[in-house]
Amino acid sequence: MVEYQNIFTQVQVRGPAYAGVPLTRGPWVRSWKPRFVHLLGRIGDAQLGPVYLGWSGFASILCGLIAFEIIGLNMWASVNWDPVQFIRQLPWLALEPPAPVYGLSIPPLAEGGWWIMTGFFLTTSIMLWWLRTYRRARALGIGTHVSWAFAAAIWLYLVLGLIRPVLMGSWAEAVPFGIFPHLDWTAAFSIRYGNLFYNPFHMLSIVFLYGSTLLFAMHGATVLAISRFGGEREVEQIVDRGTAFERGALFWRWTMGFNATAESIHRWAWWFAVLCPLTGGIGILLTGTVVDNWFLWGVKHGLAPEYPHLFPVVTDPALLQGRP
Ligand code: 07D
Ligand code: 07D
Repeated sequence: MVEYQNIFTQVQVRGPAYAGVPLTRGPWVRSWKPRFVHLLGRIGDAQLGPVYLGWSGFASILCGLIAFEIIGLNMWASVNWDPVQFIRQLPWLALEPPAPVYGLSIPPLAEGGWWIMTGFFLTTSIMLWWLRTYRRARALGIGTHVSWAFAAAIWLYLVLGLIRPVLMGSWAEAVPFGIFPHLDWTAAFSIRYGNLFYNPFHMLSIVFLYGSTLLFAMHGATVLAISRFGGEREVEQIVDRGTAFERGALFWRWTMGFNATAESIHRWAWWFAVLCPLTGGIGILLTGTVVDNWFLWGVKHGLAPEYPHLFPVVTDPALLQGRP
């Protein structure tokens, strides 16, 4: 007999077309006639639309498009408007922030002005999208957990591109727009501040990043494993005995003596996901403002070994500041 194994046997979800609970007030309606798409049904719900655009959604997409456009046109200009080179070099092209000489002032467009303008539109777009998640949740009468988790990611984004550069007094501290350039920035940042691995908040952020994948794997696997008993319909099953849900809980209690509940596992997941960028943002905020070199900080606090002095003392050129 072929066993029912949910990892391979996808269920095609298809109910009657449903626009969702009635909207209470406001001029916006849900647009797009609902359609059913088989391929979507393989990875999720087959019903596509209707979607609620709303003013915040509309304004967010508009600002996002403006930001995207400015980045794209600047990148294209950087290869002399050559369409072939634009496509070929796209992953390496960048819109860089202003040079350090400009501090926090506004430079000419071609020397970082476009970067500031993009940052403004991208940030506005992200904030408006946050508002959209908040308002849609309220309109549905549900909690605003998604918005607050999103806010944690926005915190890290703002630290990287706005708060820390302002504290450091220079836009040049911020991240460039570009696929590989932003990776180069990440590597250079770590080196400049003496190896980010010794930053305890980078450690914490990694704990929650890895922890998120672990929790997600445990939770996802457990729900799939009990779906042959209808376990994905977990809510009705919390108090039942002998049900799919209880078997899932028992699996973990038998394996590790403890189990999360249907409710608490989602709280675990939420906190790990949120704490990853939250601690990360703290770590970045401290870098260059409070701690200049994480390796030396680690040496001072017994985290990293002090290397034996085999060679004459070398002074960090960054500390010489104009002296020979
Ligand atoms: C899968 C949800 C879908 C989202 C996607 C990303 C854009 C950018 C714009 C060309 C998980 C959409 C991408 C809109 C296109 C232009 C101008 C989310 C999923 C598919 N990074 N990063 C990526 C961003 C930072 C780092 C990929 C954004 C920090 C490393 C993508 C931000 C540092 C690696 C991307 C941001 C950092 C990446 C895949 C903002 C430290 C990779 C992202 C706004 C945290 C990976 C080539 C993904 C890669 C990667 C986007 C910030 C490090 C282009 C929007 C400054 C080490 N980053 N990143 O799947 O393949 O996320 O890079 O803060 O290895 Mg990054
Ligand atoms: C970027 C939050 C902002 C995103 C938002 C989304 C759009 C797209 C989409 C149209 C991701 C906006 C979306 C605009 C629209 C569509 C589809 C979240 C973001 C608002 N590190 N590292 C982290 C590891 C090293 C460095 C965090 C591992 C080296 C720097 C994470 C390793 C050096 C920074 C992490 C490693 C270095 C980080 C990010 C291993 C490089 C950060 C968490 C194994 C040589 C960031 C405190 C996150 C941070 C960060 C993991 C190594 C540099 C845990 C596993 C030593 C500069 N690193 N790292 O959620 O917070 O990002 O650090 O080596 O800034 Mg690191």
